[in-house]
Amino acid sequence: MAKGSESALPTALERRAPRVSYRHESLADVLAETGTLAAFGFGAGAPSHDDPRYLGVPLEGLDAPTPLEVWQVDGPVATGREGDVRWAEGQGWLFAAIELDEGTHGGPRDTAEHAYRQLREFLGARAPRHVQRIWNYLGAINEGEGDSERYKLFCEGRAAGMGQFFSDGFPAATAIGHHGGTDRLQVYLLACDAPGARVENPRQVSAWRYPRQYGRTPPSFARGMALPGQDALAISGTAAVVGHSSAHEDDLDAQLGETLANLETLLAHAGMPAGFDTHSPLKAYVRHAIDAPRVIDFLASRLPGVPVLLLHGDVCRRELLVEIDGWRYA
Ligand code: 3EB
Repeated sequence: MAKGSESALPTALERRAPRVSYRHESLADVLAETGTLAAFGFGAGAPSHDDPRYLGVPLEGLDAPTPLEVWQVDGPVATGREGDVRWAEGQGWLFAAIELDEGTHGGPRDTAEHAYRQLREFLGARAPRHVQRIWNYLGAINEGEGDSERYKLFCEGRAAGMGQFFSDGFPAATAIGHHGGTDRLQVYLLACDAPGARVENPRQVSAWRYPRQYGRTPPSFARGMALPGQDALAISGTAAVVGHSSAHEDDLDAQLGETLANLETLLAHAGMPAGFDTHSPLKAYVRHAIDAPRVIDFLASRLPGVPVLLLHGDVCRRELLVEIDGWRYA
């Protein structure tokens, strides 16, 4: 091959997507494995550990015993801390997480701005700065009325903290309310040294174009992100939103059906084969714990064999009872 050919450079195709799985093993064992980029425990019973790769998420599992979620890459991982950001990096992939206390940062708007500004400043100096996917977990997400609802204030602060960092387009994301203390904001992300490809859903208005009724600042996320190696689709939080409207108020089964229709349309639009499989894990966030058995039954019949982690969380629109996010490997 000719000298100077780009074949000597790492190409996006070499960036095999991190493997995401749910595992019933000890945190120490999972962290000891080469290639563990991140590990997550859920709920009050989650382990604690000061490894920067570990995050305890304040969402309770509804389908005990609750596993760990584990992200793994194909080689060794370096870790560190910078300000409030903890991170892990390996094979071109980066995990970064921040947890801030609203008590010291002044409410949901300013805390989100602060979190996103710190993440942006941290990422700007690193090779893996192409954010593919972000999760946001905040307390009391539906508290407050109209434009003062905490989720809407979060959206304003998020956009302010992002600045121009995502002027090419937003990453895929999830924003869910937890019950682990109103003041606690967690934001974590997966980034890569190569850009992914954003995917929108033709059944849904793009979130950043939502009309004024949903708040002064529309939500900053893409419906999905095809990772740089084109070997996985990161699927944003998906609910029974059709156009920009919430469908099937107070009807759990109908919302679940609409959510699956949205997920299937997103897969098709991303050029992925239809359906989910046993290696592509999903999370289902359920507003009312009492609905958990019905969600389990519905998903077991419609998505048999698909790993689903059921979590007790509030969707950002009050009328929505359930939201699903996750991964689809090619
Ligand atoms: C929706 O379709 C549901 O604010 O980051 C889904 C995924 C939702 C991400 C976010 C919000 C977010 O609008 C809500």
